[in-house]
Amino acid sequence: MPDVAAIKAALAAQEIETPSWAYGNSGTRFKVFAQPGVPRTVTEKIDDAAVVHRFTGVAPSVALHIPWDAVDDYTDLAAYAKDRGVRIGAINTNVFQDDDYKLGSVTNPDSGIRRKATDHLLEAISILDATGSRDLKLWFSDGLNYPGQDDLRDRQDRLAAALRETYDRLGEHQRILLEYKLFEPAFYATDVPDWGVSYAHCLELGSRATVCVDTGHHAPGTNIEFIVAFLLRAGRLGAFDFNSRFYADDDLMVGAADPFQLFRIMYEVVRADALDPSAGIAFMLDQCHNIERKIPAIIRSVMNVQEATAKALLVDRAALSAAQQAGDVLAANAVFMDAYSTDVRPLLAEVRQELGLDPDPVAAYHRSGYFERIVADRVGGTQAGWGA
Ligand code: RM4
Ligand code: MN
Repeated sequence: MPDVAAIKAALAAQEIETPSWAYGNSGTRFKVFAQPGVPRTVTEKIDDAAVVHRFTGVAPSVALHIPWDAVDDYTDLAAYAKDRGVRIGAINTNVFQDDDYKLGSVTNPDSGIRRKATDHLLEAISILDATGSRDLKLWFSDGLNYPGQDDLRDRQDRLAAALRETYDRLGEHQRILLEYKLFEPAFYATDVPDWGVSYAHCLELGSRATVCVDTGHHAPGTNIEFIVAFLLRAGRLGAFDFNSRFYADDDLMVGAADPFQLFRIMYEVVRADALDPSAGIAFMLDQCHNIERKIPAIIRSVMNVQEATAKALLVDRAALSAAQQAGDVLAANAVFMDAYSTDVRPLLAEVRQELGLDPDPVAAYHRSGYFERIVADRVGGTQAGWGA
């Protein structure tokens, strides 16, 4: 029998971080469709993140992207977030949107450009110092479009040097989250293409360098839960960037394309006792809402992670282990599927009610009038967008 009280406590303690950029306008390279009420400033993004937390109760932090969210005073910004009932989470660096980075950032053949890129990473650590954030998230778009374009091996040396300098600047309680991505914008070779490359660099750096698994950044058919299990065992899983993909880096709502995969991932987290925030895994969303309304989509995404988590917590681990030991393939699989097939929505509704929240966060948000208010208030100025 599942220990319902323990499962509810685990769900109530869960923390899911939302990304500032998901609140802004976004689109594809074909078209960005502007929406009414979209934030113009980072403080308005934080306001929206606070609303997501208010209705879900489990989204107490918001990730920033620099320079999109650059301000003069980060201590003030952290205080602003605190006033709104949230905190600043991971600081995402951006060394992919400057003309200088055409041939790469930290792996660029030009040492001056490598210096500029590394300086940006170091500057981001000062932001961590000011906001009190723990995590510096590094994603490098660096790579090649054509065979022979640059030296694959030299680029690894350059990457290692920049990571070393960055790592050595970290404060005692700070970490590097090194993200990877198979392809795009580089189409022939990416300098950090997969978890193995990220993991190898993290091992070289030291214990405060960990891998960030973005669920959208793999080849089709990749067994992501295997990667998660491996990294958790090695103590090198630092974070998730959750989203859904059907084809490539689609950045759709987490749990929309493949809720079963999300359940399998969350099971490995539960299996490793790594769900509680004290375990140090950051559960972040990294999504864009191109055609749907942003705040309810983010609320829905948080709920999708909660549902996968609740199902993972429902796996009868004693029965599973017994079936595995007995070599009973079908019984073991049935334990998994029983948990996955459970409708956990009533359980989560109870968890929310016990937290003093509305059992239906999306409906409560729609009733709140917040959307109508931001549409009326946020007039003029320049709406935030992916890259602005
Ligand atoms: C990248 C990567 C990073 C995110 C940017 C916006 O593809 O996933 O995590 O910061 O997009
Ligand atoms: Mn990502």
